[in-house]
Amino acid sequence: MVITLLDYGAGNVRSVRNAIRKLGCSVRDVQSPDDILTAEKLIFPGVGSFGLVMNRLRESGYIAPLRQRIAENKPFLGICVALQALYEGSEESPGVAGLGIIPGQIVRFAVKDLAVPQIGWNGIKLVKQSPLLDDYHNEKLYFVHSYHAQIAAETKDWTLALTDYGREFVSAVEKGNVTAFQFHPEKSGAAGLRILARYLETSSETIRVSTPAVFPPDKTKIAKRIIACLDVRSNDHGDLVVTKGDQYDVRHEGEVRNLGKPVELAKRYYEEGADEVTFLNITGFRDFPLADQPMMEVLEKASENVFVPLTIGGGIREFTDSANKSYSALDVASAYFRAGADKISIGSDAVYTVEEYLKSGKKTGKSSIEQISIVYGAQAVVVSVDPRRVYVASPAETSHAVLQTVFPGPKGEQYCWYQCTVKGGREGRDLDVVQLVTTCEELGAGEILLNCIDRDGTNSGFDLELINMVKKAVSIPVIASSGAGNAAHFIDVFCKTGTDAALAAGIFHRQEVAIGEVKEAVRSAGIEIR
Ligand code: 1PR
Repeated sequence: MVITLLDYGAGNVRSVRNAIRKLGCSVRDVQSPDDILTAEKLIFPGVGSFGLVMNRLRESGYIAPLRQRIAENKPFLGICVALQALYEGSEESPGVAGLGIIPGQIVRFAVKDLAVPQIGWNGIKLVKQSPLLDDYHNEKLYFVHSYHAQIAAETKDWTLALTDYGREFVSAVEKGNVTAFQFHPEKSGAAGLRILARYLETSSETIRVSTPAVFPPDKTKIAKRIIACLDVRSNDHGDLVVTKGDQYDVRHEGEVRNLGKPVELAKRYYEEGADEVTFLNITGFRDFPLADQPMMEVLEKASENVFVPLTIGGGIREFTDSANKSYSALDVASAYFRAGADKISIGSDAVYTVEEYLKSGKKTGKSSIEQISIVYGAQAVVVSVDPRRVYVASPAETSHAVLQTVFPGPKGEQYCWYQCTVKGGREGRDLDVVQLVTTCEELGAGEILLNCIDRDGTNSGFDLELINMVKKAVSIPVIASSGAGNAAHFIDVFCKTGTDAALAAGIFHRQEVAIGEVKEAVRSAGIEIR
């Protein structure tokens, strides 16, 4: 079976390609408007903001053939923003018309005490039968969006499934052979691959009568995420290895610690049940990701077998190479997305950007955060924070955001603030984490990866005081990172802070605790987990 893929070059559709191939089909790209009409089966992954998607469709002359294909009830599967594009418009891009197939506007989540964008694993409640969801048994599926379709009487005949996130929203639509999902089946592990398989094998003639809609008794709930992180760099022999710092020092007896191969470890963690996998190119601040191809290759190879979200960080900033050719942070991020990343993570450059902004008080629109967020959406932009505790005897000693800590400093100091660093903790800056994360959210970042140099690699547990301080400061999701030593530390961080996800590295690389064990322990503690 040849599946036609509508890739308008705006982001990571490599994972959709890989999922189709994994399911035994081959992929042909739409090359002309006519291909949209003649395709036996069309998949349209919507990546990027609503406005970007619609503008690319318009520029390519794809709008009329898409409308005609849908009117002729030819097999069509839309993913994420492609579901939203079926509507008349979206608050995300005022004035930009959608395909107008389904009446109504897409709106932004307006939910109290829930992080926006919704990033993570939630359920769906079927409201009617669908051959594509024949095999769906209430598993959690991966959502990553700030906008959603609304429930409305006039669009009842389109509504296939609903999801709860602060309020109920339409998470899947279907009419005849035309289906679209707000979630990403290609990033929803085995459950998602089964849904895709149904689309690939269900021919338009045999619309199977599926099992009656199973309405779970209560609301769907978003799960807490367990993320495996791979710090990657070349060792002194030039091999790209997964390493691990102890308070960011990755050398042991002079050698860069070598804990395994990036692609193999990522596949193992996916199979063990990791909800996301993060690669951090930890020397990206000095070499240039587009020059040293290995990281691109790692992403391309990993995304062939990892069907949960991949985040890549390290070296995302503007750069001028030895031939005096300059690249923007957007160029670097776009290369990472094309290689298979779903989210990019910015570290040092976010600190420099915030320092500039706090000095000038003006948004330039040119920072790495703004550029990438405008094109790919906030949900694709993670800011990785590398903070270090600075102890003070009293709050009066500093203008930075301090907290009273239960872990007194070396001279018994009762207070501390968290200093931001750049270059992998090598350089401290006169900036605290609250200034960094609040400004990054304002500039368009969609998630915070909150590391902690003091806890990194110590197996002593997460810095709960730091996480609570940051969680109170922003409304975007926060990933707690650094220090995990056992399953109880994950229960701790989910019960004692509002963190949306918890990340670990060392305990997984050293096989001290398996991801499955952590998830079982968290589930037994009554915490929602996939
Ligand atoms: O500054 O944009 O080039 O990004 C560099 C990226 O690399 C940042 O995300 C930064 O956090 C990371 N990084 C740089 N140097 C190091 C280092 O270790 N020398 N990794 C480094 C920092 C943080 C986590 C770590 C957790 C969990 N590592 O990735 O895995 O702390 O560890 P644990 O569970 O073993 O305690 P840019």
